Order: sequence, then structure tokens, then C-alpha cells
Amino acid sequence: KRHYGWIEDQEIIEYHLVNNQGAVFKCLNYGAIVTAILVPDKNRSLENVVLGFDRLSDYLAYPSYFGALIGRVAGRIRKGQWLDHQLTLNEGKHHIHGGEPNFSHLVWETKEITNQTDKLGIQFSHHSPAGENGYPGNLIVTVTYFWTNNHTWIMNVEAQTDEQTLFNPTNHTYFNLSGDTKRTIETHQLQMSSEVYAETDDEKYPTGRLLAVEDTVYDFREPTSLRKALNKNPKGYDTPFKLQEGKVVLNEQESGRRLEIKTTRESVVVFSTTGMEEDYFINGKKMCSHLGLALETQELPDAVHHEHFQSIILEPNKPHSSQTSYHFSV
Ligand code: G6D
Repeated sequence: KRHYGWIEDQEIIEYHLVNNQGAVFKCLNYGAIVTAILVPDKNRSLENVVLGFDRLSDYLAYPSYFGALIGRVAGRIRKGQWLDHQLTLNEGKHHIHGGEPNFSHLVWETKEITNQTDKLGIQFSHHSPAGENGYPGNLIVTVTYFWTNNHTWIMNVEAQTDEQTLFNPTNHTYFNLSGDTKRTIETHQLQMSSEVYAETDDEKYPTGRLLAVEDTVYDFREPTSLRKALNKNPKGYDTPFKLQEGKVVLNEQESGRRLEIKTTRESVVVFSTTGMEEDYFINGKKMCSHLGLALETQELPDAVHHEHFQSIILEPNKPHSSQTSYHFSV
């Protein structure tokens, strides 16, 4: 455990979960943020494969959800409207990533899990009161991160409510497998079992149309160079893809690293950070376009306004339970 700072009288701790091969998964009780994942490359060099800051003040200052748990609802809800509920408007006239304060900006209750043979875990829990950011229902959320001896980060999310509400969480980690951000995501290849993507409008809202990826810049059914894909699609990806088999694979040949994501969720939002030319540094690099790739597993965004998207309504007698795992290998 490393002391990371204070938020009022609450101590922020960075947990270092070290597996039996020396690979390390680091996370905070603030925002359930994943700050670093150190895994070997083909030469056994342990390096960080996610974008993360070293200081709490940077997480407080730069609100792009680096590594954080997002909730109650990931992505945008048009005009923050659901039935007669008005949710907080925190992106112009719209609602994004659960509003403010967000799960990504609060101190979670933490429990260490040390009684398993092949993995270590940290369990984060939070009680979100009815009415928070306009959402009905007292919501109890538990997020557990496990780090296994075979370099797998497992994320389990459970939630229950006492009144009908919405729930569609995700984790907002930006990956870069080159190791310590030596190269951009352009040297990576992406592959997904996705036949359709959700078309989005100029405000990044799904139009409701699910379009075939075939013959488009959204076709990642075979391993595809992100450099080539981004050249063909200069505005970049901020795109929801429906998944057939709940599987996404990212690899980087030079380092030899491979990430295989498996999820019980309906879709993944792929966000390529295109246009994020910022004036701050992350992993010692100036934040810029294509420094990281966010792979946000979730149900399709703005589902409350599209009946054919999977429902994100959480009922009192039906708790939410989902899992996404991230397996690193060479
Ligand atoms: C999400 O899809 C959204 C982006 O549009 C947003 O800019 C980012 O979070 C911070 O991935």
C-alpha cells in the first residue's frame, strides 16, 4: 500500500497487487482508478500498459476519467432525460458518465481479498443515495478487481437498488501495450467479434441505427492495424460496437504484448483519444492524440432512448452482476 494523498479527512491509498511472477496491478480507493499495470514484454521487461498519473492532484485536475470506474451510467444520455427524471447536465445540455459527482471522483470503501490461492483482490463499495445526479433509487455498488498469477485483471460489478433506476457502469482505462507509452496506439492491432456498430451523430449520440461493419472503417473482425484504420478515419473512434462473442483483442507486435478482453456486456465503446492534444503530461508524455485506447465494455449508450438496445433499467428485485476480464500475454 502506498499513501497517495488526502481528500478532506479521507486517506487515499494506492494498492499494489503483485502476482507470483512479479507483475503488478495498481489501483486507488479514489474513483476505483487503475493507475498502472506492469506486465512483461517478449523480453520479460516489466512495463506499464495503461495511461495513469503519479499524483492525486493530477487525477483531480484532469477530468478524462483515466482508469476510473464510471457510473451510474457510462456514456451520454440525451438531454439527461429518462421518463420524468432530469439527470444532471454536465456536458452542455447533456448528461455524460453518470453526472457529477461521478463514481470516478469519490472515495470508495475498500476491502482487501487475500484468501484466494491464485489471485489477490480489492473490493470497492459505495452507497449512492436516491436522487444523486437525478437518479432514483438507493444504489449499492460493489466493484471487485482481482489480479491473477497469469496476468489477468478481472473486474466484477454487482449492484442493487430499492427503486427502479438505471445502471450501466464501465471502467475507463486507456491501454497502450508498447510499454511505458513508448509508442502510440498506431503500432497496435485491434480485433473484435463485432458485426455492427452504432452510428453516432455530430454530438456523439447513437442515432439508433446499427450498421454493418463490412466495407467500412469500423471493420475489425480480422486483426487490423490502428495506423491504417486511423488514416482512413482521421476523426478517430468514439464508437459503440455491438459484440457477438464478448471478445476484444489488442496487440502490439514490437513489444509482443497481447491483451484479450472477455466480457458479459453487450458492447464496447472504442475511444481513440483523437484530438486530445492537451497541455498536461501522463506517463511522462504530453497527452496527445492516440496516446491510449479506451475499451469501455458496457451496454450500448443512450439505451433509454432506443428500445432495441439492451435495457439498462435496474429493478429492485433483480440485482446487476457483470464481469469483464483483461488477460495480458506475450
Ligand atoms: C468517453 O465516449 C466518451 C468520449 O466522448 C469522452 O470524451 C471520453 O469518455 C472522456 O469515452
